[in-house]
Amino acid sequence: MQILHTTPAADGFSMPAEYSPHYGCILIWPERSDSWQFGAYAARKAFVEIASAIAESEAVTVCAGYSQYNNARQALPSHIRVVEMSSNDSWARDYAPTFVTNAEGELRGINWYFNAWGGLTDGLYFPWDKDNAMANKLCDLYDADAYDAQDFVLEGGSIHVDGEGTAIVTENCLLSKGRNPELSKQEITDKLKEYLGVSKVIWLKYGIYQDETNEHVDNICCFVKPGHVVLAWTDDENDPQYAMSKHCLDILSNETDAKGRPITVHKLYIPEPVCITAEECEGLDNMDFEPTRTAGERLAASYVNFYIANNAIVMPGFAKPGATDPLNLSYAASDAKAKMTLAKLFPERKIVQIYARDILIGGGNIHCITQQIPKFINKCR
Ligand code: KQY
Repeated sequence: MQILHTTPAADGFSMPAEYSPHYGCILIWPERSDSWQFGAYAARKAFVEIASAIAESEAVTVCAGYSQYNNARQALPSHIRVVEMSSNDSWARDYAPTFVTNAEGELRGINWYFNAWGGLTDGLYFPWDKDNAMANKLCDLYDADAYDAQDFVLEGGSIHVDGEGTAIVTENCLLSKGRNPELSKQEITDKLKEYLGVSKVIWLKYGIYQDETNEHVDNICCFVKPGHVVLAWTDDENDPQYAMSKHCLDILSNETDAKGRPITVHKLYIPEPVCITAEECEGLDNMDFEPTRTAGERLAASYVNFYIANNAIVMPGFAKPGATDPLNLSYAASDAKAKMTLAKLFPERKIVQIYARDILIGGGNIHCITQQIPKFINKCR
């Protein structure tokens, strides 16, 4: 594996869309008890379900720390590869490499600098050195050369591409003070063009209300095919999310993509607010002597945070299986509605909905814990 100091665009590489064929997917086994309630037991169950659903049509690798390797190996089906790799937490989307390919189908990775969503300014934990070291290790595992982008702070969840020259991002995240404060919006646009191999960057302003990543795009909006996006939506004008989503809708309705096509926006309705309970908070260890969450806090729940696998859409659900209280019945209804919306948009893929509250409590969802590896021609060892 070589470290490259050129850029993907200069070398004829670009990031394929998530709906393009994959070789596989990477996840990282959850462990830390200040992210994942009750020692991550419930989160691990969800990770196993998600990894298994993806592994029906892709080669899945799960990275696990030394102390959890045997446990992960035992919990995951044998056709899922488990490798020991150290990390600070479990957000493969954000610090596994962003993979790029060229016209011949060769694979390379990008090693962005990861600073836990804002470093010492407004980051979510310290240290983040093990997470930041993962991209090069994973490139080595797949025999992919790695672009050194350590001078630029970026997480994989803060970008989406259509594979045809367009990227979509949010201002609140990419222009936040904890990432690249020395760079202007134009300079960040140019970096994205050089590394993702796109010719147009669409800047939304907002993401999901209360999203602690400074509002990653992958929770609010994503391409479902060229010229078409889903946008997290609510009709409730009293919900703070309404103005945020409406602002995004107005931008998207007046934009064209890199090929000059107008963008069709499909609304994907969010559930009724999902708030953490006192009991769930008690299951979280403190971080640096402070609680990571407070009872009643609204979590950044959105159905947009799904993973597009080769033959499936693996999406979150928020209704607790078997629970019949009114809030759960409301979640069951919004889960079903969101599933139907995605089934119409992805008619050739199976829709797999997985109860994801235990992942949401960690601060993200299914898209945040997965990183696709595009189909490629150079063989991994
Ligand atoms: O990409 C994400 N949405 C992950 C956020 C994790 C925050 C740590 N609690």
